[in-house]
Amino acid sequence: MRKIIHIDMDAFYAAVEQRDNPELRGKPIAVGYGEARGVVATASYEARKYGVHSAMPSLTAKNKCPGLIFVPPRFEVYHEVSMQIREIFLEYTDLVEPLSLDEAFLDVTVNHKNNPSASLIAKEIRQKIFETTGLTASAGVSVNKFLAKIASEYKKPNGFFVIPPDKAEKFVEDLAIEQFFGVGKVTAQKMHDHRIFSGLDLKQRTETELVHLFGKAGHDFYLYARGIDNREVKPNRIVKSVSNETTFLQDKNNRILLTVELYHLAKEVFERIEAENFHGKTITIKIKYADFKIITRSKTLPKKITAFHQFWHIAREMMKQIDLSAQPVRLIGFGISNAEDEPLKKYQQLELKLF
Ligand code: DCP
Ligand code: MG
Repeated sequence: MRKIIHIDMDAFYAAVEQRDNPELRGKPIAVGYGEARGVVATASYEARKYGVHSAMPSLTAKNKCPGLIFVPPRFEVYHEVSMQIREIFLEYTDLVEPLSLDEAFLDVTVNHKNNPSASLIAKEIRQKIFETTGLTASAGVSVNKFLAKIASEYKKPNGFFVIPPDKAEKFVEDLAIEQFFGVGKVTAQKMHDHRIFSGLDLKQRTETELVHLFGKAGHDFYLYARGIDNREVKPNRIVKSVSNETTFLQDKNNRILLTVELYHLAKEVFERIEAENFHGKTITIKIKYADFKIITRSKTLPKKITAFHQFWHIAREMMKQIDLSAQPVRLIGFGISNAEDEPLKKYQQLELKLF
């Protein structure tokens, strides 16, 4: 039996803004732009009381909560905190699978501290996160990813919850179908159309029926309904060569969120190319939409770029051109290619001089 922890920062961007600006503490704030076409990236818990939430149009949010304070996002700071918490996770295990900047799965079945208690590890991690960043995180502990993630949601914010294996089935029965892994708006609607509203409803359907309705995902839903999830924790965000990508648990069409994710990917790629002294001239952004259609946008520069701000400026401009109006995004990727072959060039120059 495995020991899995899911950690998720509370009101992440909003909490960072309140940390860094004491005047914002205790107040309803939204990270995002308060303009006509803006959307809320996230809201402080004070603002959530008024019904303000992620992905809500800014104007709607303002109507719901007239005192709402909009704060523009600061990509660099969120990235920095994300790296700090990642370091803390890696003290315990190499099996860390980040899902976005502020959340990750950890498999601590075997761990660097030889601590047999996943609950104690989760508590320590929450404590360390608070000491290091001044921010709170919620943690869930269970025997698989599905249950651990549900557990971390359950007592949010600043919460901690364990789902022991013998309680899992009952727990899942009571869940709303929207809370299941991989159930976004479209799937939730389809579930509702077939009179599936809870885990219990789901459990009463046969596997054949679910596969017929949802394809391959139907098989997973069948198992989730029984508290079973065999997916491994995959440390998938370790930078591979010079490109990096993230698949979201739920599709996203929020431009701020996607830009922050892109910043994070770009920064990781950049740190890697610095370390390996690999410098390219082509920047590529890859987007996979909800319907699995993939688009890539590339830009090739006359010469290699060495400063991160130049690099990011271009990536950000490219991101602005990506169409998010038709459908949400399930994956975003970033890469650098077209390296200048330095040794060859020197050799060629030498040749020129010689002849
Ligand atoms: N985010 C975003 N747009 C969304 C959802 C999230 O820009 N539609 C960003 C802002 C969040 C961060 O991602 O701060 C993390 O997302 P979470 O879903 O974990 O939300 P929060 O951390 O803000 O709140 P909580 O986890 O306490 O519910
Ligand atoms: Mg969070």
